Amino acid sequence: MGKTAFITGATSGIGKATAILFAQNDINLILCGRREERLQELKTQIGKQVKVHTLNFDVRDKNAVFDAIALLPDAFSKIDILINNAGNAHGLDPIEEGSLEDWDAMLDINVKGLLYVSKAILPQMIERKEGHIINIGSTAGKEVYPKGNVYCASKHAVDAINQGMRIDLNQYGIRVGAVNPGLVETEFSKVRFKGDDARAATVYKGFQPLVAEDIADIIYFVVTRPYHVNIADLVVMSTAQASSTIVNKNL
Ligand code: NDP
Ligand code: 8X3
Repeated sequence: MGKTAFITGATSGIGKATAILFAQNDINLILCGRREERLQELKTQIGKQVKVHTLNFDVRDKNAVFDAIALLPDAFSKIDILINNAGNAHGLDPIEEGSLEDWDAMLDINVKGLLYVSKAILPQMIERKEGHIINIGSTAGKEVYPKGNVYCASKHAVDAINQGMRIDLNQYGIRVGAVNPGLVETEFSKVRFKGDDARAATVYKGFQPLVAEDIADIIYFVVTRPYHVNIADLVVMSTAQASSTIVNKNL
């Protein structure tokens, strides 16, 4: 394919699986995340297949985001595909007990971080009148579940931003779409429950959840459609899941 993809949140889960699949399919990569060691490990793993450049920044730090993207080496300066994936839930509390730090983290990372990265990359896509942006939303952006409050709000914002981007960038021929997964077993719940791995494991117990590779397959499908096809909004759940609160543990 010979294109270049910029993936945020490539150190784990969906972003990492997408990077590995893209590398197998000849898509050069700019991989982002805060955990530098993991970025280097992944670069070592896939760097023989395609060109890989790593960027180590927190998406909340707008100067770091804009500086890193402005200083990309020539070989990586043309970005064809942007996967806005970095994000997490922080906490699972009723609204009256929610932590301000958790709320800030979710809104700053999942919403504002996605905007900063997009804003830094959009000018080159607009200038070339080409580009493909995939925003990773969630079923939490399509409905609200108990104690999901602010995480759901952040993903509803991603849903709105996805629609807004598609409308505003239509005139430039830039494709914009969202992939909205249900329950995927990654490090997501370990982060949500702040390292309580036992509690995190209970989220995926008793049914077969999606895995990161399932979402990577879908993202790869989305980015390999012919130019006239834009998958605007896609929801995917495990067969056992019907909604955020209905999961069949008897399959
Ligand atoms: P993981 O926890 O496995 O991965 C999250 C990724 O986001 C990591 O690479 C992490 O990198 C990065 N990240 C988190 N915070 C920041 C930050 N402040 N700055 C830069 N990078 C950051 O979870 P998933 O792979 O499951 O999550 C990926 C996306 O998928 C998220 O947007 C999530 O909301 C969404 N999603 C997940 C679902 C699930 O059930 N797992 C379902 C629906 C959507 P690092 O810590 O190194 O910075
Ligand atoms: C992740 C899925 O249901 O844990 O976005 O919110 S859920």
